[in-house]
Amino acid sequence: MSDVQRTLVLVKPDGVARGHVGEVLRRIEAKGYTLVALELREADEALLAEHYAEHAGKPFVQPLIDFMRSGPVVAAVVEGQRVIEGFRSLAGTTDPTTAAPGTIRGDLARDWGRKVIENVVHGSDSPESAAREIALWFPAL
Ligand code: D4T
Repeated sequence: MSDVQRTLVLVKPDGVARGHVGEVLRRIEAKGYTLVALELREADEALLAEHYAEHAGKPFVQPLIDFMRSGPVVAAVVEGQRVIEGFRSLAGTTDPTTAAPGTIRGDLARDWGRKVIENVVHGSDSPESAAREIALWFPAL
């Protein structure tokens, strides 16, 4: 059964600053997923508060928003069969220290001992999140 999906991928400011944009996009393309939209931008507070609405009230949310505003991010809409699950598998688990080698986070991210987890990428975690996040970052789509 066809289950072609779209997901929102972000290369976070740590990934952009450390020059990992190309490597993240390479892995997405090597897997066979398609880029539908791609933009380098600086996200503002309002967009990020919406993006992280599910974490509202948690102690790490403001430091997380501050981190996400610390430099440009690359936002992408990526398409493919079961891509939501597939990209999260490519990304690896949230904690970069224990993320499996071979994954983006396992290979490219580490714990720097800062206020928030800097883990190079974001990927939508469900079809509902993907629809919400794509509408937020790419309203024209
Ligand atoms: P994203 O949403 O960025 O793809 O990450 P995950 O889906 O893997 O993780 P998440 O939603 O639980 O967390 C979002 C974002 O917040 C940072 N974070 C998370 C943090 O700085 N401290 C924390 O304690 C947690 C749980 C890392 C990712």
